[in-house]
This record gives sequence, structure tokens and C-alpha cells, in this order.
Amino acid sequence: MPYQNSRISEVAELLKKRLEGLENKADILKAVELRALYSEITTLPAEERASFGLEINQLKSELEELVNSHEPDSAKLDHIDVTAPYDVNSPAGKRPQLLSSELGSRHPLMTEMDVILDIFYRMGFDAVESRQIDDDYHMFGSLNFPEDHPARDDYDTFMTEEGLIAPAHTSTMQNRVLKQFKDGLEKGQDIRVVIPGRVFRNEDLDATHEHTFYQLEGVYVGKGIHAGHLIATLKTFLETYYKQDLKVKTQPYYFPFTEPSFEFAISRPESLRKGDNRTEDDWLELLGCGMVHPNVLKEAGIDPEIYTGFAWGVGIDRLVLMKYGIEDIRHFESAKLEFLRQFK
Ligand code: FA5
Repeated sequence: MPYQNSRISEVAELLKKRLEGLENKADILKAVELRALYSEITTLPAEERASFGLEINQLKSELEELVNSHEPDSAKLDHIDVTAPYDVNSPAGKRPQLLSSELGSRHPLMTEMDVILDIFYRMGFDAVESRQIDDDYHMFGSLNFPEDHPARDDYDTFMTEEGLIAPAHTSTMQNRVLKQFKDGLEKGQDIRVVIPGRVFRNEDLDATHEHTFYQLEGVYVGKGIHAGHLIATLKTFLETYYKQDLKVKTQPYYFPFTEPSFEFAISRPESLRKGDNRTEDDWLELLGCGMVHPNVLKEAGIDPEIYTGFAWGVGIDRLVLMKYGIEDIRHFESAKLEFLRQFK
């Protein structure tokens, strides 16, 4: 653009020439000659200042446009994939053969966990995720396990010498959720929470026992809650999950954190008995449950004279085994692609 003022034309020509040689083009906007023009304004007679100032601004805009229109050098280079699992500089023939990422899929246990959580959301439950490292208080103390009580041995628990614990059940979250939601009780809001989590046990492994598996804990506390609510909730859940009517029963059991405690069993219909020819009444124990022990409520600051509740813990892997007729629980953690791809 031609400039009326010869001083500005002169600087414009100089800076455009310099721009060509600059590696970082934006540096031209910081040129001392440009700044000098601004300070020259005050030395001019008053009537010339406005047009001089206008032309400096025009020059600055022209330079900005030139800088922006210039493609940065980095755009000419090949993109580097920082996630590539090999040296990007290795020649094409030497790069490892990789599986197409389109072949990946969600783990079946995660897909089923979503299906299961969805059923509980529809029943009005909130979900709180469990944790994979915990402490003695949450694993035992807050759950009414007396010190040195033999019941602690039932939960073949992994722990560090410092006393950190890889939780052996999702019940480690009970005290936390009771405390988190107890304020709602006075306003008439029942506590209803499900807690999915990964749990760990030092077990002898077989087709139905893993060292690492998933549980879903459930806790419901309110006024006048009784074992009938527990049985109805679990029966409704299982019938929705397996899409059929089921015969269920409870049998007495012992957990330090529930009183009374039950094992919950279903009579397996034909469709849930794949690969297994037993036809007589075939009760299968599916989960542990019971009415929340008054000491567990007290420990969380809830008055057991006013409120009662139920809780359960179900093994997700075992629910999924039965749904699909899978013969061995150890497939889930085996990373066998031919097994996992069946669930794509
Ligand atoms: C418990 O873990 C209790 N915390 C359950 C509970 C919660 C009772 C709240 C009362 C109130 P149990 O050890 O039975 O209980 O395990 C519960 C379920 O986890 C079992 O029914 C089973 O489905 C599953 N499970 C247990 N051990 C294994 C294992 N080694 N591999 C796979 N699933 C398992």
C-alpha cells in the first residue's frame, strides 16, 4: 500500500525486505523502527499528527497480515504421532506389525456392569465407585469385626506391611456412603446407593474362584426398612437382569456387619444352566446380604433406634458367567483375545 508520508514509506520498504530473511516472522512487529515511528508523532506539528498516526496503524496492519499469511515452517513437516508404539524414524519395513485399533472392544465385565448399574438407576439408586486400596478401619473396624476376630480370616486379604489393604469386598465403602448420605435421612431421603468395585482375595483358584473380581455392593437405609424390602429389591434386580421370572430363597449365614445375615440363592432355570445337565431343583448361592448391623449404623453416626437398612454384595463375574454360560471365571482376567472378541 502506498503511503502519503515519505518517512513511513521508507520504513515500510525496509521492514518488508527484512521480513523475508526472518525465521520467526512475528519478530517484525517488534522492530525498533516501527516503535520509533510512534514516538515521532509527538515531534510533528499538531495538524500532521492524525494522518501520520493513521498511516503507522495501516503499516502495522499490513505487516500483521503478511506475518499471518506466512505458513509456519512446522506446518511443512510430517506430523509426529507421540502415541506411536515404535520409533517413528524407523524405516517402513522395520516397523512392527500392529493390530488395527478398530479390533479393540470394551471388556465384557465393564459392559455388563453398565447394564447392571442401569437397572439400579431405574430403581432410584445412586452409584459411588469403590477404591482399590484401603485401610483396616474400613475393611474391618467400621464393619463390626472385633480385633483379632477369626471372621477376619474369611476374607483372605492382601495387605502391605504398613497396613494398607487391597479390599477383599466392596463393603469397605459402607461406612463412607452412610456418612456421605446420612444428612438426607432427616429430610426423609432414604440412603440408596450401589457401589461397584474391583476386589482382591488370596484364594485357591478354580472355575468359579478368581483372585481379582468385581462386586456390586448395595446399601439401603431409611425408616421402617425390613428384610422384605431386601428380598424384593434383589429379586426384581435379578429378574430384570436375566429377563425372566425366578424362584429365589434366603438361607441363614453369618457376616459381622449384618444381623440377620443371609445367603441369597436362585433356582436356576433351563436357560441359565448352559453346559450343566442337572435337572433337579438346583439352588445356586449368588450373593451375601442382610440387615445392616446396628453397630455399623452407629459407627456412621446413624441412630439404629430410628433407622434400619439392608445391604448386599454380589459377585459380578459370577452373574455374567451364568448369563452367557461361560465355563470358567478365569477367562475374564486372562487377556485371551479369542474369548474377549466374542463379546464385541
Ligand atoms: C462378601 O464379600 C460380603 N461383603 C457380602 C455382603 C455385603 C454381605 C453386604 C452382607 C452385606 P462373600 O465373601 O460371600 O461376601 O462374597 C460375596 C459374593 O462375591 C459371592 O456371593 C460371590 O458372588 C462373589 N465372590 C466371592 N468370592 C469370589 C471369588 N473368589 N471369585 C469370584 N467371585 C467371588
